[in-house]
Amino acid sequence: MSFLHSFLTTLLLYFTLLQPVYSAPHILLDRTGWTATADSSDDASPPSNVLDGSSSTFWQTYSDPDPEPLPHVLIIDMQTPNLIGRISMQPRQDGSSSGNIGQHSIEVSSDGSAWTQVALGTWNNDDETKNSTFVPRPGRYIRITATSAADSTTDTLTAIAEVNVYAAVNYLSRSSWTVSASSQETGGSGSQATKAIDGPLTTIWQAAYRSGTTPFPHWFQIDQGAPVAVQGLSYVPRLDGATGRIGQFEITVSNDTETWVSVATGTWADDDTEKLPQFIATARYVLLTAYSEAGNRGDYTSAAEINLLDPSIPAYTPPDPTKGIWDHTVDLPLVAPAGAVLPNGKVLLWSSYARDEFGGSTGVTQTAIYDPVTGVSTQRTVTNTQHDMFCPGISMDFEGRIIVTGGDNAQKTSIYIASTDTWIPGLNMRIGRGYQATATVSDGRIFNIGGSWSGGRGGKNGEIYDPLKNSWTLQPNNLVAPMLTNDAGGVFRADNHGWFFAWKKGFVLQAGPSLNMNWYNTSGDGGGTPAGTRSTDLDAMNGNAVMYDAVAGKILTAGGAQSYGGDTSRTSAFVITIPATSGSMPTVTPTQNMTYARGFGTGIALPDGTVFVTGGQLHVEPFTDISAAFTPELWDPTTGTWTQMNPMANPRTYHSIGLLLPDATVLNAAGGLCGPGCVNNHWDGEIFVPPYLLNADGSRRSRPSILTIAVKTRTGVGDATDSLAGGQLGISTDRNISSFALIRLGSSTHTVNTDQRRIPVPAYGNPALYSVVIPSDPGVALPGYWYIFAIDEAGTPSAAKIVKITPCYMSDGNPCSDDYPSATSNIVTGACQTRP
Ligand SMILES: [Cu+2]
Repeated sequence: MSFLHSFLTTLLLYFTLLQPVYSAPHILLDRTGWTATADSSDDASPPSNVLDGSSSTFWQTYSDPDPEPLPHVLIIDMQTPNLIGRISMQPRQDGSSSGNIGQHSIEVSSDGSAWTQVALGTWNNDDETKNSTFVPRPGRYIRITATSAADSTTDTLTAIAEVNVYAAVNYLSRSSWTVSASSQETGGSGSQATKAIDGPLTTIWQAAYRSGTTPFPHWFQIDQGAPVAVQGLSYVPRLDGATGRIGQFEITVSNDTETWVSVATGTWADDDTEKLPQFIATARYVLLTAYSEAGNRGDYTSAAEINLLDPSIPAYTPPDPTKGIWDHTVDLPLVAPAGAVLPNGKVLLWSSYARDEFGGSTGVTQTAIYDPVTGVSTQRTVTNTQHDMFCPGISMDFEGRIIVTGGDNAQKTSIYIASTDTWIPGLNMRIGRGYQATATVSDGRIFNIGGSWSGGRGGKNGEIYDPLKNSWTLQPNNLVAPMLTNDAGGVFRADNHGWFFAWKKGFVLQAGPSLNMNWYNTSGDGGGTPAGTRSTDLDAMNGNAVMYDAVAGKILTAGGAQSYGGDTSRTSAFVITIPATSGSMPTVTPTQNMTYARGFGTGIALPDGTVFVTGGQLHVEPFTDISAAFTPELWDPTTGTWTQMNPMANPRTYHSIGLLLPDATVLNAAGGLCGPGCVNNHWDGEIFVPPYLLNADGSRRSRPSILTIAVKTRTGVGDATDSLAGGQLGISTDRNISSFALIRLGSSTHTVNTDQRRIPVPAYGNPALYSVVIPSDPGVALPGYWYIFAIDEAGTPSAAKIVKITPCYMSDGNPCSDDYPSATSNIVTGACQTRP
């Protein structure tokens, strides 16, 4: 008996430990007794105003007669340490924008002298509260440094109305709980009270309804077994619908179930976000009473999970560096559902006509260019292309230009040229599209298919853009029908976000998200042929597909859901191997499943051949963060296994993006664009530092450097004297290199990144001169701009140099000139390739 009991306990613990965690709650800290100091202030606007709870007062730096120069510094002393996870800053609310902060950094400290940067970036010039959420760090002091004004280059004032601080909080253990409810539905798969404390978000407690509902109030009682200190409750509504969301509620506590004390009341919004009412109590019994249904849908009450919040400050354990580290949060001046790495190593980001909202065909797009080196973003409103670029297709062409097609202005094409920092209009598409995917193909043209989200529904067959001629040509035989998913949303969703991989001789493999794969031949009028199915997978809308080894034709797929919204995503993962010959059948094999189910996540090819999959959510639904996967996973192709990495601080779900940065870290950003004040807007990104850059103590490893890089001139391309498969780069380094990797610069929107692909390259030579041989086929080494990383014997990658790989022949059949243009000094003209 005791053996059985201990076995069952162990089993329970086992399942409890393995349960994926889809939340990261924070509580608002009480500011009583806190102090604020600043480098400068007006007598009438002291720094203490940021803690006074009044939005109409603010701290302002000295202004009369002459404002003092930037930077300005505000320091808050919370008097006691806490595990800080979020800082919120409310700008002045009196209608003036003078003093609004643009560039800034936020740091925390335990002693007021050693500071850790937790956020860095640029805030937009508006009066909305700015939230910087970061991986929790211990601290007593907070320092906000303003280095530029948001509204002008001459304003040197700084002003802040309020600063609030949120702490990370743990749920109390539920292992000793017994729960009961006013009623529970036992029909169907069972919606007993215990389903609200069992872990999975997909199981729920529901008040009985099948044989008739009972009028409100409905209650849910927790018996903790003994009095326990509590500082709040967590209520997670059901994922699979709205019915039964609690509206008006009360929380009462008791030690004997006779005498109850009310500790919290209120009315929750009719949405699926986690509700976190805060209170302080020590009690054995906690009773959650529902007095109404949030949407007045009837006498229904339901809950996915109910937890209580632990009042003790969570113990701080520094993140295990073998699981990577999320460095500072990048505050961005817009919510960016789209982004692309530029040939100069900066990141182009854009939203829609507004920085936090979309709607209509406005002809305007808000953009920003984020510099990963300085952390600063510069903003621009693009009007000259008359293109609202919300939810478009994106491809980088052979010249490194970012070709943005469709979206809210469904037929428009806009082109960003980094070397001149200009946007120019391209020719309109023949078919209006939004949510299509595009792919640069081996001859330099850009294939485009699908996209019923915008510009009318259905019939979105292929067309192709020739950047040299600025022309769009319909390809009537590249039919969209074979790539449609069976989506509950119908054709509006069924042709969205194709997984396209350009391959040899102008072919494109459409590897998903439909279970059916297809080859598209982009010559002439086009022509599609079936390419089999993805093994035991299903339609995987908003899953990820990453070409982690283009030489071997290897693609990892991960996650996705049958339907775009209102569905449950999956953990499944597969490896697709594209055969050497375009048009032949790919092979598909299952690999280990992820721990976390993900739709709307992002997949990124890393230099060492591993694939980083981050973000996404279990229950896929646009503009929600419910059931977000905070724990990214890293897939190793040599073992076919996933390793959970350290969790990030911000959910990255619908409209999030992920990009490999030149320093071999990853930017995982954005999510939302759901209008002013929407809680699912994420005006930020986080920087993930993969394990390959970290020492055992968490410090950064010494990394190799690429010292010089040059194109080795080739003669006799393709003839008998050509002993190498492709062009070559000559590279000198500061140490022994075990391998190189080429990774094409990425573009990211809506889970799609058809630009990134990785080419592993053996290291021939020695640090004085390594030869890096580029595959000869432009269907493999797709021309354009690529990172090149040198990886040392410890497996540590260098920072990338960015090289341009050029084809010998463009789509017009003419050879490229020898002096092919190069944009900046660290970009070298890449080696010549044989004709496709
Ligand atoms: Cu979108």
